[in-house]
Amino acid sequence: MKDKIISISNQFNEDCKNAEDLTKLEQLRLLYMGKKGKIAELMQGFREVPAELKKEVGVLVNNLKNNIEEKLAELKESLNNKALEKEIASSKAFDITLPVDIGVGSLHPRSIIQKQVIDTFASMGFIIEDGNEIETEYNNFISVNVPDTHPARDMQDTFWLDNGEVLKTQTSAAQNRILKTYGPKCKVLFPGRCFRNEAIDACHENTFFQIEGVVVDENVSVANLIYFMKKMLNGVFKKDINVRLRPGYFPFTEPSFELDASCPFCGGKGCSTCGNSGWIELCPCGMIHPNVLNMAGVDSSRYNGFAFGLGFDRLVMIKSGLDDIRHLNAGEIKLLKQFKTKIN
Ligand code: FA5
Repeated sequence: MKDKIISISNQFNEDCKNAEDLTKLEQLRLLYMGKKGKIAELMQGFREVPAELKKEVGVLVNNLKNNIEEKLAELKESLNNKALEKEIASSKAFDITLPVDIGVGSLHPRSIIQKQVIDTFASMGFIIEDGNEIETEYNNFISVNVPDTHPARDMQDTFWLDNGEVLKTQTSAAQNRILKTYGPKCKVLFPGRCFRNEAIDACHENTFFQIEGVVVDENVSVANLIYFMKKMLNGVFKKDINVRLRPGYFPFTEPSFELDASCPFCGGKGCSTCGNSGWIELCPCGMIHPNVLNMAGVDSSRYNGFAFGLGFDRLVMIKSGLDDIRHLNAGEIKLLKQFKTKIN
């Protein structure tokens, strides 16, 4: 029986050399693996093997069967690949001498400007992090000082999921996790897609992007916040841009501000982009509320920090000159392409 196994194995290896196409391969398969094939025959003969040899011979038969199956599968894949290559080579669609319009795409304005923002912050030592799109109620609200009954919940129309979680309404939802991971001394930037159940217009989408930054350390000041925001604007607009702070309100920052940038197009003189005011509303921000630090395990008596939540689509619109946020989600390739040169 052992001799027979070796002989079948040798014969199979020889026969493989003749399996030049899929038809011959199928014949080979039937010859060895078919109902009346050599392996089936071997199995029948197995009954006559003496009991003391059954274990050893059984292993040999199984190995042979497995080897044949593997080899047949390999041959099949290689013959299929060859057939495909042949088809491609003979196909007119792949005539490489024909002139083609390759229609190279371009990056979405968001992707281009996001890279500029990220590169600027990364060059200042910020860690770049991700957030989830589905968040717990705790992360999205409670951990940033917005408990159940807090009126600030009404500021953001929320998509609630059946399981009590939410589609993240703000990148601030990642603050708690990030502070727990990197705090108490950290500089982290986390861009992300946000969702709000809002009526859509030229300035509001139900799906939009924010870029959030947090800096926590000892003795962090508003001056530090202004410095980093100016650096970011310089990285995006490639020139120095002035900023100003107006009072704002957010439960997770105290004091809270709205940061305006002097209009990068008219230098503050007044133009159509800034509505002749010379300023563009850019980014809510503030000093992180002690409750937020404490909930993330950061000792607020020793450490403090700032956070900002850049309405990123707004920045993209300002830089690309798009006057309607809906274009950013519409996938209009022709329209997006024309902004390629404006935003580099
Ligand atoms: C927030 O979301 C705060 N989490 C920002 C923040 C972070 C403040 C850290 C302080 C510290 P607000 O709801 O204002 O704040 O949204 C921030 C920005 O996101 C807005 O200024 C706006 O530019 C953008 N934004 C908000 N809702 C929409 C929307 N529906 N469509 C497009 N952009 C939006």
